[in-house]
Amino acid sequence: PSPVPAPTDGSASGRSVDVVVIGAGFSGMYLLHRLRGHGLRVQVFEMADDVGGTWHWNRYPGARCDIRSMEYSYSFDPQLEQEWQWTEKYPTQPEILRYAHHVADRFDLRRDIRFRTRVESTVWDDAAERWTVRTDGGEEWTAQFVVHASGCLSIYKKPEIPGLESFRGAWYHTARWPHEGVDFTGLRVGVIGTGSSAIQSIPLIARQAGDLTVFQRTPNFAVPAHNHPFPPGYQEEMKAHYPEFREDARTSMLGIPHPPAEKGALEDDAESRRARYEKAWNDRDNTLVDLMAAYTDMLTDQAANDTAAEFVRERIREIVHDPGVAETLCPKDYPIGSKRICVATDYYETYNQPHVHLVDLRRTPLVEVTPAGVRTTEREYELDALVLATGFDAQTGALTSIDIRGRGGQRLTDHWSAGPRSYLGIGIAGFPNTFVVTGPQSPSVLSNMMVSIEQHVEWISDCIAFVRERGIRTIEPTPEAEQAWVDHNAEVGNATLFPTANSWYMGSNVEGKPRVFMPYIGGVGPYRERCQEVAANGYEGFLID
Ligand code: FAD
Ligand code: N01
Repeated sequence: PSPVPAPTDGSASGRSVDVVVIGAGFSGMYLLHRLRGHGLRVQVFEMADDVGGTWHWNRYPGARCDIRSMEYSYSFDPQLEQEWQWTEKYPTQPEILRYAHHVADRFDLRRDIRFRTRVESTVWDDAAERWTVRTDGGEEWTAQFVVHASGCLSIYKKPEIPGLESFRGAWYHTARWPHEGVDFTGLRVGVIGTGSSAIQSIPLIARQAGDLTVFQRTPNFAVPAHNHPFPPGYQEEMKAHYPEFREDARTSMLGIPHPPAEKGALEDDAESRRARYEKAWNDRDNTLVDLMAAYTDMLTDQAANDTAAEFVRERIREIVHDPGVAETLCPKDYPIGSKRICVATDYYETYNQPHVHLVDLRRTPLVEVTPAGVRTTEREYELDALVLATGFDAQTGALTSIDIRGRGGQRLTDHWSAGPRSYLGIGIAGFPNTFVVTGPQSPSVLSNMMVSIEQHVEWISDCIAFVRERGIRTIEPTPEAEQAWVDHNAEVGNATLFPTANSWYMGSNVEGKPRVFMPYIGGVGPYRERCQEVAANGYEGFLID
């Protein structure tokens, strides 16, 4: 029972809970379980018709995780961890979705999740000291707390190209792929975009399509996945050491255990450097961090970074037979790692197939989608189907696309007009009793997200329990603590090469979005320690009323 008296509920439908959670991906699912454990009444809202978030929506061919399966999974329940059987190094989207469904069944989550329901606004009521949450079904709920678990990569982005609606063929966005799949057999298919989603799907679309044209604006660096089924005994061995392994992940820099680099790239001679890069490229147990974690200064020193970038360009030139196509596929105008590195199976190799064509949009920009296909400044490409692998309004999109109003009716979009502002990426000054899971200015997208999600969910639910146990009505960051965290983020971000790239980390992929480096690069382990200190010091930096 709550020591805080339930306020009179003035909502139209009379629905009142302790906590509203927005989103039922891995963040929202674990929040529900954890908050229930604290005896709280929780209502989750989810736009989709089932759990899984990212893994529910992104069903394009080839969709899979690029963190090893046994690391990209919950660690909070030892039994769950032991009973679930993964099958291969990098799990496919269907396998991860099966896991999400298993978790939902195991912890009986669905009964408190309202599916097919989009939250449209959350408005703080200064007098009642509660949030009013409105849904697209016209329902009104009130809650003492709102937790946004609405995802960093959940609001997909169509390209700003005129004419899409006029296209006579079918078009698909990778993040809204039909559940029944798409048969491209024999068709003329176009793909716009060459980010992670495109790099995973292009080799598989090429297997079916009669003719495939890839429209590339910016090439990406991709390292080989070396995906494979687990060898006998591997999973059992990992499971025997799971607690130590998980602890290493929590205290690591990226949520993936990795020995720290010992020196700068230019402190090694060319031969030793190459040997390290070769190992990161060829080792079948490699991870996406191996190349960039080879030296201490890969993301802070351009000359160091150039050595790894050139290594990858050499591999592209080796793999791709046509030298012109190879050159077009070589990224040259941003540091490696400053846009998310892709993990690929047969991506570059696919361009050696005679029915696969690459169009360089830097040389011949896209003009429009026509009823028959796609027109560039050079010519029209006739297509039967078009795939948009054009990404997301990342990190802030899910928050700014709903109407969030804090104290005195202040809109979140106004508070964030010059870029996101938060304390620890968890709380926002002027928005009491509100928390964000893996929000901007937390390690989130620069980490194994499962590690960051669990850390946030545990911190947030413990904080809510602390507030409730003490009969506190409101908690929110002080403006000073928020400013100091914003400054700290900018300082650590600006000490790296990240701001030199046009990436979704910088908001550059969305027109009009402030150009600010959004994730926190200080490292998962040090960030966790900071959050623990804040809590241990009675939620230092938060205003408690
Ligand atoms: P999500 O899974 O995005 O869930 C958020 C949910 O909130 C969604 O279901 C959405 O429908 C719902 N929602 C949003 N707004 C509203 C609203 N207003 N009302 C109601 N519901 C709402 N991370 C890794 O660490 N490793 C990977 O290999 C990796 N691969 C990825 C591959 C793809 C294709 C994508 C898109 C992302 C990948 N990520 C990866 C990041 C991935 O998003 C996270 O790992 C994780 O799944 C996020 O979980 P979440 O619950 O925080 O957010
Ligand atoms: O999206 P992206 P994504 N005209 O933004 C192009 C995670 N993820 O869905 O770079 C022409 O990376 C755009 O070009 P440019 C992962 O965190 C992980 O692929 O803006 N092109 C770019 O090439 C990832 O980083 C996996 O010049 C246009 C592409 O579209 C994040 O999700 C798999 C255009 C968008 O790439 C997003 O990945 C999938 C236009 N108007 C996703 N607009 C794993 O492997 C956009 N583009 C685990």
